[in-house]
Amino acid sequence: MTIIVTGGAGFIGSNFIFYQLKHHPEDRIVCLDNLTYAGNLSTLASVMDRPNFRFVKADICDREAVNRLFDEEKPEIIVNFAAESHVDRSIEDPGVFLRTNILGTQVLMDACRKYGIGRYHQVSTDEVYGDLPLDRPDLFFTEETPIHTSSPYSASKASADLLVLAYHRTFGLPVTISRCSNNYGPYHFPEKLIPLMIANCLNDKPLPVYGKGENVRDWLYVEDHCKAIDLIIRKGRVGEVYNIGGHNEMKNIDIVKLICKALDKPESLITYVTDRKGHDMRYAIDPTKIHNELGWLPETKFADGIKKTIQWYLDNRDWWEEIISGEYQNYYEKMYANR
Ligand code: NAD
Ligand code: TDX
Repeated sequence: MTIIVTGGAGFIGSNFIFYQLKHHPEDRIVCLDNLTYAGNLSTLASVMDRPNFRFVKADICDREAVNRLFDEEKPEIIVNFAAESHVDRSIEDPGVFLRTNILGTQVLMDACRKYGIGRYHQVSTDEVYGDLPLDRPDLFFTEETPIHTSSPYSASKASADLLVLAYHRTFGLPVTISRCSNNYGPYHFPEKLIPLMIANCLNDKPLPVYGKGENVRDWLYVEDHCKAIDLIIRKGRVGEVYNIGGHNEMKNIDIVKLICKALDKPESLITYVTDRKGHDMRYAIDPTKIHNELGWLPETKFADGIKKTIQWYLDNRDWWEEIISGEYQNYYEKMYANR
């Protein structure tokens, strides 16, 4: 069968494509991505020549291009990773987040209705649930936790989720949604915490920790997320939401210290900077539903995953150095210079 993967030139989408081609070589994968600052064709270089892989450069908001692709490919499944994904950028400029994350989702689902598909899967995030207090470690996000967003990014993702569920109820579109916690691993764009700290450490640059570094995230190795989505699109129940997370909560400051230690760099590089506006305190996922229904469990322990990830950044300097040498310099200057 043919699966359209949108946003496949980004971090999680590319890892998902590698996962699919490895575990389901009988399927055809078509990647639809308009290569924003976060999309890199070099990431997909190793699969570009595969006969069962096709890359198409197009915007998910471009109705004509999306319809043309559906017409050509007659896909059974759509997995939508395409999004503006960085919270800090959404605080600077929300508009493009609303356009891509909400309207792009609508365009994709309209094409699904027009051409008929077996499944539309929306890759969402735990950020739609807002945050949890630090002094209530007994609380976790379940699929029933009310939507309660903090940033323009999370609001745009939550809006898309509501639209997806509305298309299911109103038009009977066969949808599923997954809400995952923070991912880490290879091809993670260097604007995000873990790759940013690895890159800065390797360049002996200051490590900008927001606020006191007390905020907690629930980290999951990207391949475990890909495996969960694979199970959902093949065995998950239509109309359902599945939370994905590995019960691996860590404070930001502890992650940064761990990276310093692993790279043999001094903690004196750590610089506390002005906090993110509306900064969510703690995310923590309860993954009981996906475990009970689909048998999913995370396989990579954080200690192993972070070691593999750091090694990947050491072995693939060309990939991230090229990214941080271009337009990213202006972004970095704007976000961090006077922070
Ligand atoms: P990313 O920023 O690394 O990649 C996004 C990709 O989407 C890029 O290749 C970009 O070119 C593409 N894209 C953006 N706008 C597009 C458009 N209009 N048309 C076509 N393609 C477009 O993002 P990521 O971290 O890989 O996240 C992927 C998805 O997973 C997002 O939907 C995000 O909300 C969700 N998610 C991410 C995390 C995380 O920790 N990174 C956790 C949970 C959920
Ligand atoms: O320079 C930094 N310093 C810092 O202290 C950066 C970039 C981040 N942080 C903090 C902010 C967060 O508490 O680290 C934490 C993680 O930040 P990000 O990597 O920006 O991730 P987060 O905001 O948690 O969102 C991520 O997880 C959920 C993804 O970017 C989203 O796409 C996903 O939905």
